[in-house]
Amino acid sequence: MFTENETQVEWKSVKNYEDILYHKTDGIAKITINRPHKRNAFRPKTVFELYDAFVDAREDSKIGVVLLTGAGPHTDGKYAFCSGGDIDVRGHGGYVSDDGIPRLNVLDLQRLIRSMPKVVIALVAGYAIGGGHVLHIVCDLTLAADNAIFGQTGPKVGSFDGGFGASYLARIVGQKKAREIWYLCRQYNSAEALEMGLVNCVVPVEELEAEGIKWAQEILAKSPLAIRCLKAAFNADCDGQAGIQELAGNATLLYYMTEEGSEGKQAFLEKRQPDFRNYPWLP
Ligand code: S0N
Repeated sequence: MFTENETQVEWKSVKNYEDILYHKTDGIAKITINRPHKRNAFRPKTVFELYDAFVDAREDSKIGVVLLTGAGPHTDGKYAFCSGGDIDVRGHGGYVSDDGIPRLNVLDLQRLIRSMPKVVIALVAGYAIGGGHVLHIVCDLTLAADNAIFGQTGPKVGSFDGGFGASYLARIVGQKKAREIWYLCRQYNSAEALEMGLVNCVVPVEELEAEGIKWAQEILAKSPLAIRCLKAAFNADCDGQAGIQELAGNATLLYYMTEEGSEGKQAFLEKRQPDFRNYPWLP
């Protein structure tokens, strides 16, 4: 979210997009929503670009942590992480793209952020509002600047997110607080967000990116497979069959890495019966 000289690492721009910026450095990808004139509201194109960058980060085995943030401050001095769907292009049935088709494609992005086996950290300076608030909710961790403001607006502007935006929010802050956030559409400052467990820490705005890099580097020193399985385990608790699929996929991946798993494959390729007798039925 800040210029490259203000960070302690050397960011390399990866690809040119219209609505976002995409950078990488050792082990870390940084994805920045770049529409500060609209408090970083997303239109369908923004979401397609975010999805594309997140897929790239997921597929890059050198990347372990993704920082998601918003460009700013805007020329009026205000910061925003994201103010949700771009209301100017909201049509009948969703947010309308250049092709004239209304879409709710942010739901695909929410699922990708949640299910990708990398740690996604939201760096929130300024407003995280509406669908922008849900975006930080679905990230693994949220680091807030001292100027961060959180809230939902759905019942005020004629929308709502009954998925992760409601149920997962309630898992984080509790049922009563989640209902308050949605029913009253109030705004909460960073201290209140910390108090209700909505964010992991609060730092001065000028230190936000450096703090994100620090957290990312601490995570990168840990075991990738352990973190991968933990993320899937946390998700499995609330994601039903999809969560179990994710967790079980990791069990399959680990099994492929064993000699016992390879024996089945080798036997097939060598056109012989598999011999599993050397592998114990552990208690
Ligand atoms: C963020 C707020 C509180 C900032 O207030 P502030 O600082 O007073 O600035 P403003 O003067 O209001 O804004 C500055 C300029 O930015 C434009 N702008 C701000 N937000 C948006 C926006 N969301 N869309 C379009 N433009 C925006 C202002 O118009 C202004 O422009 P100028 O300078 O030209 O006048 C305040 O701005 C605010 O409250 N914003 C609106 C927040 C909001 O209600 N967002 C939409 C909520 N709904 C969603 O996000 C959709 C949910 C969703 O995506 C979804 C969920 C579940 C299932 C499917 C979907 C789906 O639809 O895909």
